[in-house]
Amino acid sequence: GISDGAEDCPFGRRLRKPRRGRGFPHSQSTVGAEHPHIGKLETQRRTCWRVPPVLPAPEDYRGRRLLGASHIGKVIQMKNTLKEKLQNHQQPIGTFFELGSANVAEALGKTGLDFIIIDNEHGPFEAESTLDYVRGTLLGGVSPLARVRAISRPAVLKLLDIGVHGLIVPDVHTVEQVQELVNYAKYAPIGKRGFCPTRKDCWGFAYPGTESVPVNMAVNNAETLLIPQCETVGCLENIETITAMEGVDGIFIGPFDLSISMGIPGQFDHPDFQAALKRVREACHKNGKFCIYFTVNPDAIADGFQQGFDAMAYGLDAAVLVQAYRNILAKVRG
Ligand code: 3PY
Ligand code: MG
Repeated sequence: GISDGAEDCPFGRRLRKPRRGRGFPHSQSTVGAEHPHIGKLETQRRTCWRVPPVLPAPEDYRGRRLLGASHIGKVIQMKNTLKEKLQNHQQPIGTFFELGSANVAEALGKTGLDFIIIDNEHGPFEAESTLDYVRGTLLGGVSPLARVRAISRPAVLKLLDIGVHGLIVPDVHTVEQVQELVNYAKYAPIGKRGFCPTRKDCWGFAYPGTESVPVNMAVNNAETLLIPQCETVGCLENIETITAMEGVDGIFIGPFDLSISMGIPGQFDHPDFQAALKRVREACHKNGKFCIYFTVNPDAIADGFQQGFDAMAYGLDAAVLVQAYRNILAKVRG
């Protein structure tokens, strides 16, 4: 039945059953039922209802509505479209963002790409500039991921607080490093992420910052992807343990560094390298995690999906731009 007290609802404020078509039950009876943001629910004794926050229609100075009825009722949420596409097996495709301009980030949103990786490792960016690229990306409609410069608390925390949808973490070798990462990137009970209202939730004035602290933490944990890179032999040797860890959402294979670490630099067709890819994919999928691969060859994107990768990252924005102009000029000049 519908409960009336708030105390045993783990998802914060409980309301009475809302009007038809609004709200959703946090219900009880099925162990492992999926919550739209939070993932698996624990068993609840009773049903509680929560209505998602809605966009109020903006008003002019006389209190007249500026937008029509279609505006009212739209759900405000921190929506990780990349995660949704991954879960729906929509084969998302992204690219590395190295050009460093909010205009480029926004323009990439009009390409049809599903995500961009703002590169704080090899790219020259700081958290402060990444913030502008995240805004540009969100305007364009693409999921912003960022690659962190180091496994350190500030490196991880700043990028998450800016509002990136996920972190790609390079140069991982050990299980201990991944545990450290989980501690920085996920709130309790999964990790020990530090809490502060920031841009990710409009400093507490946008969902889920408008919810109770536990709901905010759970939504953030569910809506931000933590994706260590497998690009060292150490990580490869530990991949079964790493992919089984709570808080790890997937693995991004860095073929250049992995092949270098294996002593076969750039030999992506080498049987040992192909066996390593298979091992990582299988470990990911056995543990219900996403496996993402990178290529600089546009013809290899479809092959990657064929092999079973869940998402593909292709090239760098700068390289694509240069190549596009070269192709045009080659047609004119021969
Ligand atoms: C690698 O190939 O090493 C990567 O990190 C992908 O850019
Ligand atoms: Mg690398």
